[in-house]
Amino acid sequence: MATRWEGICEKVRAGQRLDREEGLYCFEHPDLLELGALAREVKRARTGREVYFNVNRHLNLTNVCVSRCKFCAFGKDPGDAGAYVMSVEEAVRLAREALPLNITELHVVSGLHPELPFEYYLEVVGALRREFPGIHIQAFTAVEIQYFSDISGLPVREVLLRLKDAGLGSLPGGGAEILKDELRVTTCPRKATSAQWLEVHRTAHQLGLRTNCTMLYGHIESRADRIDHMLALRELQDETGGFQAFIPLPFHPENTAMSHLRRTSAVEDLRTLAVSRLVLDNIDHIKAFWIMLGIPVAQVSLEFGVDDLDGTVVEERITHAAGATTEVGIAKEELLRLIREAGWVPVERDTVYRVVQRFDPEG
Ligand code: V47
Repeated sequence: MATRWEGICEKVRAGQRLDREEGLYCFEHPDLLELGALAREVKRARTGREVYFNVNRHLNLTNVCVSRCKFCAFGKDPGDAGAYVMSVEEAVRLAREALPLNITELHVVSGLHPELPFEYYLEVVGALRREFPGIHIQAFTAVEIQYFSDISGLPVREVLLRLKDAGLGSLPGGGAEILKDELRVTTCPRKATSAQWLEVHRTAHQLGLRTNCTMLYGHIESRADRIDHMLALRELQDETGGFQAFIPLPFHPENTAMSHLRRTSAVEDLRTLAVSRLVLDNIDHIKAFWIMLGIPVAQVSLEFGVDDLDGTVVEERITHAAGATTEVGIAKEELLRLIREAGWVPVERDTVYRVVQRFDPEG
């Protein structure tokens, strides 16, 4: 009789979907390399020897935040030392400074500021669009979109339409954390609920905006919670097809209200990435955010089902507030080297996965 693992391998190779119990078993499977090899097989069948990366710049407009999530070291109260808000001009200036790097994307994520009106965000997007018409603006997590709706009184759909009109190209996947309200009550009680997070993405997809999705793991959630989180995303993806990439984010405890917790191990990170490749059969890309995983694990993750390395970033503040020891940005040449050294073919993509340049595997 086939073992549990053999049954899972057969299903995956036949293109059949894994159910909740099988997903959970993958987390428990004792042989990490077998798990990785199966996820890698799936990656190879989808994107061959190619590994994507993008050249982007992150912008965090403000760290002042009414939400003050327990896992976050970035948010500040108004008036705190280090609290900041960028003017529209400053955001444009920082974006302009990154132009020599040939960025194709601006990735804009910020705190939920108690006083800035929705118009400020429209102005920022509008100014970035006018100044840099060729650069894709990926901005505002579903949590921010829900907040803009709350502060403006406009329905989510209208908020998205106005931002799209101003130049918004897509939504990043942040703010999902773990889509289980029993946990959110403890970790992030003052922001969008699971249903609201999903509904913002549903609405964005209906309006033709592609989005990403994330999962913040390694805090108070169980592995079953991680699987349920993936299943919630898989269900919405069946309905809309609008998610482009899934990005698992390991929790960094330093300077947070959960600083007593330990950082996840490399094994747990690789396992989580591999399981997500196996369970999320309808999401095209599994992305390693090297800033949070660390460069060594991000590089090895290419053997565990990951097909995308994000990105040049230039200046990262959220994870670094929580003790990340990685660089705040990385050169394109270094991304190329990491991908090639691991035996893959680097492909620069834009935000919506159009090929910008396919590179020689040898360099
Ligand atoms: O939403 C906050 C997480 C996210 C911590 O869409 C933390 O392509 C770890 O979503 N330890 C923001 N994580 C980053 C994000 C992202 C990054 C890269 C690419 C994309 C994409 C999205 O960071 C937040 C939250 O889930 N976060 N604090 C922390 N201490």
